[in-house]
Amino acid sequence: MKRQKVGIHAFYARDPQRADWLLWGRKPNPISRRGFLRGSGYAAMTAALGASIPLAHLMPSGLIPAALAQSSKPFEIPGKEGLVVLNDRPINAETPPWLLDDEVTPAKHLFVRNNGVPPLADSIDSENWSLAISGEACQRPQSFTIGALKERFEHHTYQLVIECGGNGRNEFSPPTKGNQWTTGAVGCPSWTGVRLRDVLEACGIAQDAKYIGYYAADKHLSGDPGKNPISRGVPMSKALEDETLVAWAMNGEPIPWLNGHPLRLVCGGWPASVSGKWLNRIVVRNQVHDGEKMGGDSYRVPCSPVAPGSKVPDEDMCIIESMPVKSLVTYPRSGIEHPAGQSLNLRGHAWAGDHSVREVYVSADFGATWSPAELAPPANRLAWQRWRANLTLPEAGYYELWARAVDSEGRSQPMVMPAWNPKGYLNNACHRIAVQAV
Ligand SMILES: Nc1nc2c(c(=O)[nH]1)N[C@H]1C(S)=C(S)[C@@H](COP(=O)(O)O)O[C@H]1N2
Ligand SMILES: [Mo]
Repeated sequence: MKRQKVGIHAFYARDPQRADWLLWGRKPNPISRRGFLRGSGYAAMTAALGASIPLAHLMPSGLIPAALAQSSKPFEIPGKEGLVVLNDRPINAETPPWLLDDEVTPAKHLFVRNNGVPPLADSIDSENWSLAISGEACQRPQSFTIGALKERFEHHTYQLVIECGGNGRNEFSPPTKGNQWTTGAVGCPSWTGVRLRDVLEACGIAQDAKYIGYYAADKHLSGDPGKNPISRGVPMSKALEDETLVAWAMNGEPIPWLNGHPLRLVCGGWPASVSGKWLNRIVVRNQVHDGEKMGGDSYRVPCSPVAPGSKVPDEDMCIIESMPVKSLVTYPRSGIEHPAGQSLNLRGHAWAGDHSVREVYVSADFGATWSPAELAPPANRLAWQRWRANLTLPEAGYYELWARAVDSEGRSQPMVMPAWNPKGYLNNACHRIAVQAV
């Protein structure tokens, strides 16, 4: 069995007997008997539930926890609504575009991208959680509880876009490996915390500081305690920006469990993989951080374009920094009917990594003509921007509505797929929705 690729829900659906045997460590017994979840079975089940099972030793062999067994909704993620699950080991789920219509993304609609097994919700002790700052370019290594961070440093709130570098991967041809995100690995909640800069300055940043790297409390899928699922970072210039936060709150509430409770890094505008969840250590490095998923094909793209499907030598790969300009149509929902000849209101968001969005255009004729949308300024730097437009569909039939954003540097979203790369990152092609005029 390829355990990494199949979560317990999918596995039970596919082959319940084998799943049962693997989780419970023996062949299913027709007469229900109590069994012991094997080490890995217990880990898989508690990870899927998000909680430990105090009376696990009393669970009958083969029992699928009721929380996972609802037949209409085979897999519900605690605190999330309407997300599409792409994988349940680790949990990865994206948001349909029409559920991203809010100006500030609510917790229930923020996507989840996990590389490993998150700390169990009931094992997280936010009172005693601490963040250690160290590394060869840190002058006075020290640790802060969340209480100490709150007390010692000024609080800041910013609305910041986080978007997975692999958002849109499903469209690349030839296909690339990884979660097949469509458009929903993005959101723009409001984050509250302290500036990473203030914390690092309190610990002394050495002259030769070049990069920061994060470490976190989630575990590698293999269960090997010596391995990290992910440990990425950013250059000092990004780390020291006003908007780079060590955050404990999202939309005024504790950060949801799967989005990094009780503490996470938020670096808006860069691939969200740099925004470490369940954050417990930051290192200040005198070199580019070399943690898990900083090298190889991870979050790196060919420094110059390559033919689709090419093998790219390691030295020709560059780390992704600011994300490219992009937009979504969040209203109406794709597939609706609308009366021909009557004005149709459209709206969505546009964002552009470290830059702002200068213009958004919409088209109802496959890009032959474009009309400008109304575009609002961002709530703050690195927040997405609301756009609105209206269009009239002249006669009955099938239409596609396309949106295209242009950033402050004059760079437009492409209407076709952008440069292929080995892991399928950075697809910022125009979002399209279908509307039937009746
Ligand atoms: N500790 C930790 N931090 C992490 C990850 C992870 O697996 N573990 N995934 C990263 C990736 S690849 C992304 S896209 C974002 C996703 O954030 P979200 O799950 O809150 O939407 O978290 C990043 N931070
Ligand atoms: Mo990601």
